[in-house]
Amino acid sequence: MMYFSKPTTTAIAIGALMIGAASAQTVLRSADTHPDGYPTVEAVKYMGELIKERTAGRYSVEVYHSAQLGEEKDTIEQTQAGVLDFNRVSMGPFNGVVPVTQIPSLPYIFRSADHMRKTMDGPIGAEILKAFDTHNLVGLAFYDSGARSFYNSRKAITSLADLKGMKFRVIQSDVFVDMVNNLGANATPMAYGEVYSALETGVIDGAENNWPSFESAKHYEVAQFITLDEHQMVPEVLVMSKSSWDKLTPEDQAIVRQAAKDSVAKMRELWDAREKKSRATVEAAGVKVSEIDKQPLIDAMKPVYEKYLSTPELKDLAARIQATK
Ligand code: GTR
Repeated sequence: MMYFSKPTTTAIAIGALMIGAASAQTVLRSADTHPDGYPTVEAVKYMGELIKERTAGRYSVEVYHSAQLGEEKDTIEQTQAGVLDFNRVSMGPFNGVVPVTQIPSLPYIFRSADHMRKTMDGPIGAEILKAFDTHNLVGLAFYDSGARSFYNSRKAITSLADLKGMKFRVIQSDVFVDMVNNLGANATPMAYGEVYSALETGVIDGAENNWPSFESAKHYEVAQFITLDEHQMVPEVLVMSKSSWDKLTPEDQAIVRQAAKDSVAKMRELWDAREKKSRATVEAAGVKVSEIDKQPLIDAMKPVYEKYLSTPELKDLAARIQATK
């Protein structure tokens, strides 16, 4: 015969304690526009694992990928308002919020991925992260985003003249708008999630992005020509909401900052592999890749530099970036 004893007061107390311990775990929410498996999404998940491990399970991170929480402009506002704890976004949509981010977003400011990495890993990167402080945000780390190039549904572009009059979607940032307009094309700022249908319906002729975005957002299905002009290397940025940050003890803040830093190497490893894989995928699908002489494009960016290097401090920042070896 089965026999159940009446629970003792001690057993009830232990049970309550266990429930208490389980609910003490705080799940921090992070947003990303990219789908699951994309290097930025995986890097933030990795940061979350480190945080969970190093806080003995008191904190964990849930990544809401695929723009589930909205487009980047909206999620930036949510992060500033403390509705969202973390956010991984391009620096582009931050250009209007944290003006110093305009400088690393300038066309052709970085010579190579290596130059970008060295700059963002060093004192210049630290200075730019610090600039987020006065905007209800805490800048934690920069991730890679490769080089952005133009793609379109109309024709192969092999010279600056070919860009004339073409309509390109850009990130909602004045730097991007001025870049495209100074190349003789027409810029249409638009949220990332709207680009596929705008390409499909011909509202725009093209857009610009790196290999993994061109592939994962499926833009290559509706824009079969890509030109390797590599006009920008706009770093991705990982931020935390200031109000979420302020709820952490100084020890936990240090854990979060270190975990974010530690996720950078992981991101780069995933990024390098994904760039190759994405390029192979789109080429296998019939995308035509063109080369272009970059010098006329670089020369056309002179007015853009004049406009954005508007103070001695910004001029100096650009010069320091260019001098980074
Ligand atoms: C990607 C970037 C995204 C998003 C997108 C865009 O390269 O990773 O965060 O900004 O570009 O063009 O909107």
